[in-house]
Amino acid sequence: MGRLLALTLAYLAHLLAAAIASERQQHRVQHGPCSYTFVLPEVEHCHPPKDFQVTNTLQRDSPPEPEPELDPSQSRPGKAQKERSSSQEKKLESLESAMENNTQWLHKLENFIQENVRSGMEEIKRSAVHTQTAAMLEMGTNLLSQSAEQTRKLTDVETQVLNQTSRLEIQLLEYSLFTNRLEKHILLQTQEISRLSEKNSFLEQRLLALEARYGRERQGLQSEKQQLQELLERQGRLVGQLQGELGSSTLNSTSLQRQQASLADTVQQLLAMVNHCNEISSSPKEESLGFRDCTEILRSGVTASGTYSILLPNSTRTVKVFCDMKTRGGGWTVLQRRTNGSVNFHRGWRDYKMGFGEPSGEHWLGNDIIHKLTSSQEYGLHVQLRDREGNEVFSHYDRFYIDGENRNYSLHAEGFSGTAGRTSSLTHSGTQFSTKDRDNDQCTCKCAQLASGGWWFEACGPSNLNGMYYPASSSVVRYNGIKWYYWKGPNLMATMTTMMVRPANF
Ligand SMILES: *[C@@H]1O[C@H](CO)[C@@H](O)[C@H](O)[C@H]1NC(C)=O
Ligand SMILES: *[C@@H]1O[C@H](CO)[C@@H](O)[C@H](O)[C@H]1NC(C)=O
Ligand SMILES: *[C@@H]1O[C@H](CO)[C@@H](O)[C@H](O)[C@H]1NC(C)=O
Ligand SMILES: *[C@@H]1O[C@H](CO)[C@@H](O)[C@H](O)[C@H]1NC(C)=O
Ligand SMILES: *[C@@H]1O[C@H](CO)[C@@H](O)[C@H](O)[C@H]1NC(C)=O
Ligand SMILES: CC(=O)N[C@H]1CO[C@H](CO)[C@@H](O)[C@@H]1O
Repeated sequence: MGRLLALTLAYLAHLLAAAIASERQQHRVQHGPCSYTFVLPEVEHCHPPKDFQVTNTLQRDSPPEPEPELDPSQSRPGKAQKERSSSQEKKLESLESAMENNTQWLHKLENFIQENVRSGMEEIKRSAVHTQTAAMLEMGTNLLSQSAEQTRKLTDVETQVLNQTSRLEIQLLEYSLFTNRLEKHILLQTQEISRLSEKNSFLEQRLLALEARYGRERQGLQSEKQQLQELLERQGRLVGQLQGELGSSTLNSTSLQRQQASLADTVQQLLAMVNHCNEISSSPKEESLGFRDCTEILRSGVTASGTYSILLPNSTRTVKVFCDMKTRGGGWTVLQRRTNGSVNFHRGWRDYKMGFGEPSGEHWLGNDIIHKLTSSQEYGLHVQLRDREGNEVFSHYDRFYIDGENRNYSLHAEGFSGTAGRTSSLTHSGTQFSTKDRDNDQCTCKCAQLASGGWWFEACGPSNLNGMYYPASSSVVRYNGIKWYYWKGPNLMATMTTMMVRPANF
């Protein structure tokens, strides 16, 4: 378009140049940044036709042409009229050439215009195509952008879907992981449970085994206990047997003594018989007097201690007794005497009933004789004791007697006094006599067997003058020896004992 304008301007310039060239005038036309210089042709004697006009609209913008009336230099029509005839032809010629030029110019212009138009058309066409393509392009781009938008949205949606899917997948994965973990956990728990149950069953087995073992052990212990009890019983029996053996062995040892004593007795009896024969031959009168006890013999004038015969009350039987005529005034009828252990005192009921030993030595007068003697009148009892150091003590009872055999020779002794202890060592009144074969004591044991001899044992009592005679040299404590508790305790070791009676009113 610019080109077209330029061309038109060039054409107009040419026209102006053609018009003004005759007057050799120059004009500058300023149009925007461009400036155009037009050299107008100097046409002498030639006046431009009055109807000549430039139809170009741009003519209005060109600097105003000087008014032919006002410009004296352009008062050429006035001159031309004067020279009209001469220059008529010239003018014509110039007009023709101008015409020709113009025609040429027009041709050119036409050509140019045509060319321009063609090119413009082409351009227009091209531009139209261009604009169309642009529009199309725009549309295309619009579409593209829209499609891009859509695609973007789609991709968004896709991504969202993918996101969701992936999230779901992740969740699913997590769930599956969780499930796996749970399964593993459950598996572990199951294993643990099975392990525990195994352990439990093992423990139960062990418990059962232990119970069985304990049961067996308990049974074993019970059987052991039974065995022990049996052993204990056997041992108890054995101890009893041993005790019995001990008793029998002491018996054996005493039996030897007894044999010895009996031998001695027979010797003495023989001697006595010899004496008796001599006595009979010398003094047969004394025998016939029939004294009741040694007091009567003493009162008859006999003052020597020794063996004498007395007549038992209500009886014709004479009994040989030893009379102590020295102790405390004498007249004592001796019931019991121990001097050297020559006579065995561990004897039975019958021996104690009848008496044993010899009145001249160790002897027991006999319970029947003692009963008869002490129950015929009131008698007092004197117990004389001597220890191995030679100390002599006594216990005295103002009243003494014993019952008959029907009451087991029960003891009655009252009115205690003396030096052998501050208390009486005889048991209380009513205590029965016991021997190893007649147990009348108040003890569950058998005192006569434990303490040996025959005595008024209670349980077993503080005295036993008929116990075992142990020699003075022995220092071993014996419990079956001669005993007078309140003098020397359980173990007297007496070297001499005498029990003797005389009437209480002596
Ligand atoms: C899914 O989208 C959320 C937001 O909506 C985003 O925070 C997350 O990172 C996305 N996840 C993935 C795997 O793209
Ligand atoms: C006791 O002596 C008798 C014979 O007198 C004898 O058979 C018995 O075995 C003796 N006992 C003991 C324990 O020595
Ligand atoms: C002895 O006999 C007389 C009667 O004959 C009697 O009264 C008295 O009690 C008897 N004495 C003894 C100790 O038996
Ligand atoms: C015991 O004493 C009496 C006299 O009292 C005597 O005859 C006897 O031989 C004595 N016995 C012993 C073993 O000493
Ligand atoms: C005397 O002793 C015997 C047994 O030793 C007994 O049976 C009897 O009852 C006793 N007598 C009295 C009076 O206690
Ligand atoms: C009359 C006229 O102006 N003729 C001119 C036409 O153009 C040629 C060349 O362009 C000029 O030489 C003539 O003078």
